[in-house]
Amino acid sequence: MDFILYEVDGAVATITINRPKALNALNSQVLDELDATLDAVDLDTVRCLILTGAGEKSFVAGADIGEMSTLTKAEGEAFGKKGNDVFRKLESFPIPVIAAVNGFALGGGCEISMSCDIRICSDNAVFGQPEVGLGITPGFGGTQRLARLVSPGMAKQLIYTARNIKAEEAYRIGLVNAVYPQEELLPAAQKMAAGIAKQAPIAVRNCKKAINDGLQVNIDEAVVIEEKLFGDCFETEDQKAGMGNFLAPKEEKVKVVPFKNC
Ligand code: DAK
Repeated sequence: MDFILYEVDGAVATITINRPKALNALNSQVLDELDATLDAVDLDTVRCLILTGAGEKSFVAGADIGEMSTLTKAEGEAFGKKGNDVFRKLESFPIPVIAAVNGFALGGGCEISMSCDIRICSDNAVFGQPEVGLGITPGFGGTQRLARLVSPGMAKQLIYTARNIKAEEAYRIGLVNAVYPQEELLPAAQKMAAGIAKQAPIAVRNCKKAINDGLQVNIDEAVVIEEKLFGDCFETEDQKAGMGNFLAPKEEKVKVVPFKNC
């Protein structure tokens, strides 16, 4: 891999987009490597992923403008599909993904962060969808996910005006869950990931699926999705371990249940 770093620490893995010379912009190779990295995650051991960018200046400064500048209509569609496929893989990845946004998150950078379950950022982070200033529309899901995450009115304002916003405004509109000084960002992401990783993994996965799938359908269908995923938990050893620990006599209880992911 030239542009992706992958590290595993216990049950938490970190993917770092590592193309600092171009502020971690997404070209085809970065997208291919990210795709291959996601395919290689060992889901038997890893229970939460962190996605971040190399350096202290940029998370991802967008899709690679140099590569896009000469695309034909057909190539543009193919590039959009490549990005959308990877972003959907991230969004529907079985385990939670936390975006630790450590600087610029513009265009495809904002879009990839929105494909993650949770966004936290450093105080120098800048978010935006500047595409209309480049003569294009957001092409990696920005028109869809921003409107769902903030509000349609706010998403339209940001996209139509191509205005970048700083970390505090991203927090105010609900695009990120928290803002940290740069040096505290990764530790905060790791702490959150560890907090997720110690929960019953199948239950966490089912929560992600219930929320994601439920948001795509009406509430009557959504609660049926929830019921099914809730029911599935009762076939797991982890449900027996978790409830068993709650009901055990005080002296036998453990603080952290050693969930086995089965
Ligand atoms: N692509 C390629 N290179 C980039 C880049 C990008 N998005 N962003 C930065 N770089 C490169 C710069 O060219 C420069 O390279 P050298 O000149 O050193 O070789 C290096 O990174 C450092 O950048 P700057 O010198 O510009 O650094 P500054 O601190 O002055 O400025 C900046 C930082 C982030 C404000 C600035 O670099 C900037 O404005 N970058 C572009 C941000 C942007 O517009 N991003 C959105 C890209 S559009 C679609 C599929 C996908 C998309 C759309 C449609 N379909 C197929 C339908 C997605 C679109 C986008 O993401």
